[in-house]
Amino acid sequence: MKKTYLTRYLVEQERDHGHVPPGLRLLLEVVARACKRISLAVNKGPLGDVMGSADSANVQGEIQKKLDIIANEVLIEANEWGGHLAAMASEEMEGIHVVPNRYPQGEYLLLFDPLDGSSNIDVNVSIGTIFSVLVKPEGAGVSEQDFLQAGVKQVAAGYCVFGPQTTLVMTVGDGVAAFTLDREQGSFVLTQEHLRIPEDTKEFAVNMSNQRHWAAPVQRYIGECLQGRDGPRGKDFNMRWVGSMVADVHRILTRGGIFMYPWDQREPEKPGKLRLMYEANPMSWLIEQAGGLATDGKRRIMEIEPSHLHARVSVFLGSRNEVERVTGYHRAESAAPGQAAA
Ligand code: AHM
Ligand code: MG
Repeated sequence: MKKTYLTRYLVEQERDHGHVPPGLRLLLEVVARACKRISLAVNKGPLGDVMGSADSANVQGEIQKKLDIIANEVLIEANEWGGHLAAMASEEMEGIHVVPNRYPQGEYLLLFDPLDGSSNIDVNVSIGTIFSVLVKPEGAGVSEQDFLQAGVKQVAAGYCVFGPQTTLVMTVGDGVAAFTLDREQGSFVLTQEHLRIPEDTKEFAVNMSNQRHWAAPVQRYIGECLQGRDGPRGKDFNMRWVGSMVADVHRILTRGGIFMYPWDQREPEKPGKLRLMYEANPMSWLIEQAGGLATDGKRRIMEIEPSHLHARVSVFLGSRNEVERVTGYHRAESAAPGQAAA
């Protein structure tokens, strides 16, 4: 079988669609290389002394795992010298990381969640790295303000899932492609192109233990799913919740489904748990590129203007007809509060 490696895929994307200029190709190759290194660290587990917590918390007040910090450092070290980036931002850093002035500054901005699904590290369950690429606005220097662009401005996005296989999934705006890491060769090989999410599904992903805290439209949607064939949906649903967004989204890109992390009333001032710029936006673009939808219950996620680097958002994404339905329940609730939940 003739293999297509990541570099060839990117070169051909540029030739056919003009979406991957050399600087962006270098950036994506470097991110892929960093993901290989993270994958090795993940695989070593206790043999590499990478398990457990570090003695620190991130900007969100979450205790950092050793692998959160290792993955963050790997991504920074791999990316700062190549001349393709102006700055980086990460879930694990409060402010932005500007490329040191001993290196040339490039035109791109890179955002990442270095190790998503951290609670699964120590229990040997799939985790991943999520990334999003923006173009730095014109002008001298670089500031946090330059990062605050809506998801529709992304020029590349993707994730690498560290599961039974290590798989890199990305989009540059012409569909979604998946590359599997060939460990003997140390290369990512194209294994799927033009991923498509079925419009209908019988599978939902949500942390059910939060049910009592949800708003009425989410209660209504899940309530109807749970009634199965005896309820208004007339079909039985299945539930899956890995607790790593990367793994849940990967399943949805592979066989359909809906993923939800809604607002809940425990922390009413927070729009949701997940972060807009380096979790929701890249995943939303992948999902849309595969024919699905991604909303915060009311708006298309990719059109939301970020208020700050670590802004949070409610997330409903996946199979088109299900996301439309739960979004419709939110709109009905806004039009006539209290009644839509009936
Ligand atoms: P993290 O970036 O700190 O790992 O948190 C994000 C994760 C997502 O991957 C996942 O969907 C969610 O948090 C799981 O939340 P919960 O602990 O409620 O199951
Ligand atoms: Mg995360």
